[in-house]
Amino acid sequence: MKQVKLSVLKGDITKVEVDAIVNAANSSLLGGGGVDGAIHKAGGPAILEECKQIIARQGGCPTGEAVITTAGNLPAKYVIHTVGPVWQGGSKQEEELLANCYYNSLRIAGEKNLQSIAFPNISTGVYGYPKDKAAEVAVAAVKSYLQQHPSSIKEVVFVCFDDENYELYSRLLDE
Ligand code: AR6
Repeated sequence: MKQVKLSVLKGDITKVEVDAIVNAANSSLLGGGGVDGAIHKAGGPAILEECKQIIARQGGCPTGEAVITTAGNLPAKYVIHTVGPVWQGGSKQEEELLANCYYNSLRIAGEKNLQSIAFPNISTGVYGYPKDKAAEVAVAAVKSYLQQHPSSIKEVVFVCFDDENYELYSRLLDE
């Protein structure tokens, strides 16, 4: 963990040059709005093609799980698609499911021997997870996973699209 760099970046995750960017997808893996729409639009049809093959093999992707595809035309090498929980007030295992998104994405990146990964603020858009709570879960989940599972990963970037998330992550990573 000591040698893993955690950082925060403000901007568009489709522009980030890392081994894998994470997509905040839905269980169908067939695309949608928000960051999912942006990734498919910028990455091109190769990503959707591979998502369809995965669906044909395993059905949809359950909440908290993750799958990996090509990144198509993006500067990243891979896209790891994970499905965040819909916020329902906090008593429906949202915290555990959101942490699972980070764990499973990091696990898949490690299995592929990747060194750098960028996460969007999963579930904090359409899925309505309160941003402050989601940021705490994200940072804690990444730190605890990396501490418990030494791997190829050397760099984790939290990519924030809006000012509020950027402030939240900047503060959490300063601590
Ligand atoms: N780069 C980085 N972050 C972004 C970008 C971008 N280009 N665009 C939006 N965000 P959301 P969710 C931020 O709604 O809440 C989709 O339709 C955004 O500001 O994309 O997990 C899927 O198909 C927010 O902070 O994902 C699902 O159906 C964060 O990304 C559903 O939305 C997540 O917002 C998933 O909802």
